[in-house]
Amino acid sequence: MRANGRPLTTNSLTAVRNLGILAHVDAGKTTLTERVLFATGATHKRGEVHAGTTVTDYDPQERDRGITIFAAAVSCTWDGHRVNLIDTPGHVDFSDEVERSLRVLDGAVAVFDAVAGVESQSESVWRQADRHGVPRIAFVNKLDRAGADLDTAVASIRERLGAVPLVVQLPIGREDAFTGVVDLLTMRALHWHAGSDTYEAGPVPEPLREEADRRRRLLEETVAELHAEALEEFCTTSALTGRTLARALRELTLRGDGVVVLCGSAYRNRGIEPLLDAVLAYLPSPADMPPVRGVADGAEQERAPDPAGPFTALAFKVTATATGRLTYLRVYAGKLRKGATVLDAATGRTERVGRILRVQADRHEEREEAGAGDIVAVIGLKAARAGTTLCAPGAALVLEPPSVAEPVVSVAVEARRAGDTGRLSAALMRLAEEDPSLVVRSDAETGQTVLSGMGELHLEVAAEKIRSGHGVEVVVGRPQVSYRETVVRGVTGLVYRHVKQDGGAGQFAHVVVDVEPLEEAAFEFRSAVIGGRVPPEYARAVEAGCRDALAEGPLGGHPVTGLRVTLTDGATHSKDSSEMAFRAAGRFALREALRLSAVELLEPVVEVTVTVPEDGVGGVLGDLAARRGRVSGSTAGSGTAVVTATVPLAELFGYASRLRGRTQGRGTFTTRPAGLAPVPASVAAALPAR
Ligand SMILES: Nc1nc2c(ncn2[C@@H]2O[C@H](COP(=O)(O)OP(=O)(O)OP(=O)(O)O)[C@@H](O)[C@H]2O)c(=O)[nH]1
Ligand SMILES: [Mg+2]
Repeated sequence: MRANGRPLTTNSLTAVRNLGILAHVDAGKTTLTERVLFATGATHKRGEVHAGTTVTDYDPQERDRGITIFAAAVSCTWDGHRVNLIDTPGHVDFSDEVERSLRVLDGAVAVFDAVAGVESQSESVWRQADRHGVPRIAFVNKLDRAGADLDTAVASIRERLGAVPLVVQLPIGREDAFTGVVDLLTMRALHWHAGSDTYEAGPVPEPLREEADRRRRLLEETVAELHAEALEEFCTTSALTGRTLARALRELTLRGDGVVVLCGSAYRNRGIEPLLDAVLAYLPSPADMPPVRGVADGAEQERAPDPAGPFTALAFKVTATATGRLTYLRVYAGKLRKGATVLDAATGRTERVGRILRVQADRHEEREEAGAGDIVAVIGLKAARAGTTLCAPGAALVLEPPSVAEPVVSVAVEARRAGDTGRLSAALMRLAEEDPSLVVRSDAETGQTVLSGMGELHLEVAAEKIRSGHGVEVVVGRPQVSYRETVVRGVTGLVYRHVKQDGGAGQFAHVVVDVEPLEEAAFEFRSAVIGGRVPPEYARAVEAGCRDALAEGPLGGHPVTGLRVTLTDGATHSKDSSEMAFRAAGRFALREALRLSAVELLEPVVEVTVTVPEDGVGGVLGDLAARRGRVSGSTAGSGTAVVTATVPLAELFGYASRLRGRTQGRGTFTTRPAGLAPVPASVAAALPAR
């Protein structure tokens, strides 16, 4: 029974699902995406990650490394619905790709490994999805693996994610003998036969009857506890019908009050069709989404997902391909026609859209138009970047761009041949354009070009792209972490007079500021000047000047964070005061204040989870201690130990090969950012200034 291929029944918004596949590295997102494309008839052969033949891991580096690096959007149809799907990377260095994807998605499938349960990066992306309010369902994958257990994985969803799991399936068979599931809503058994692409539905096998009944009952009780209408029915009839259950599950998913859990094995092609059915049944369509909010003419405005409204879209990804420069758009309202002129809502400039494409697995389908709720790629735009809002001319509304994480690691890059310097700059510009989490700057002191990003792997991939994609041989320096400086004790009443009288118009600005530490890594500015002694436009100029001064701290010229500046007093001159003078005063005042404050150096730290055979745990602990690591937990069982520790990122360079060497290749580790921490004085003293 293969329910694919049914043509789209309607063009309405309710027949669309925009969803992302999210998880920890290696949970099986790309394999699952591949199986979805196959099950829906978008592809006719099943690709494998290990063979480098999947649709979404199309980049040569993804194929070589066997991991996803770039989020890839593909489109397919299922049961009369259009499903736009974004396969995201699980490695922490590429979490910015996940962030940008989440910004444009309506729902997500979170994938978990049935042996490992909830892993650290799954937890991180789960919180990211929480922040974006993206409803999700869970797919416990790899049920065919030795040691796989749905119940333990579900328990970890409850414990580590604090979510209420609503398990709608019971696996049939374990590990190698996992062949199907009982659908607890219809109480039918679904069997996937080896070598066949389809499944068969039948009655629940007798030995599983009692267990299936028990789990159905549990599902009904959990749903009744969370859902008022379901509770009413449950109180009256002591049971819930499949229909009530389905309706309640959908509402609970949309409200984020519970998480529907399904299971299967992507690799073995088991459990894919019910997952697709669940995507249609429980995840929201664009019509379920609230209107998007943005700013027009200085005021906040809303725009509903109305196909007849003014065209409004957010560009969330730009990539260079053989077909041309592809700009991926999420359309929120209106229609975009091929050849149309669109407005960059922030800059007011217009551009022309050449072609509109829907990425159908390995081929592109040309389209005449795209409408509200759609995700498409367009060719022809030159200036649009990830985060640009595009609108119909005359209907500007600037949507909030996806947030970009602060880079934590930098390397100096240089062209091997002096003659390639120009091409290197061009290549770096292109890379930074495609990936906003890559930052290129030129070091004022050394004159070197410095590339910063989210981690060692991120920068390694970028350097490789310069080599292979742009044909420029580069020499890459040693990675350095990005330090910050913060205020631990501030100053009050610092007076700064900026006075210049060297012919022509003079400059006059007089400011008095307080500087105090802030708990979080942020900068706050406020004006407490009374009686209009410093008018608001000059106070804003002082703030801009302070922001200029934050770029270089007094300790080593690192960016400064974690402080509040209060403008407490000041004076103006009727002729010589200007915003420029107040900006300069702000800059010099804060620079002076920081020199007089107690300032501390901060470094990025990460939480590391190391998995090793039990006999190797002693060596790992010793090594982590030598890297200034603080162990926060360790568990052991069935021959494997898992150690978690907080370690300064600067100490982790080269850890991958060290761990492999120590454990004969059996040790693995993952990291996730854990913020900034003070650098011990002895370590700080040995650091060269930036
Ligand atoms: N046994 C088993 N292996 C699986 C299953 N699904 C995926 N794998 C394997 O797990 C490995 C990782 O799968 P991917 O699909 O690349 O995982 P991913 O989540 O896309 O990984 P990243 O994109 O790098 O985060 C591959 O070797 C897959 O063949 C499954 O259901 N069972
Ligand atoms: Mg992948």
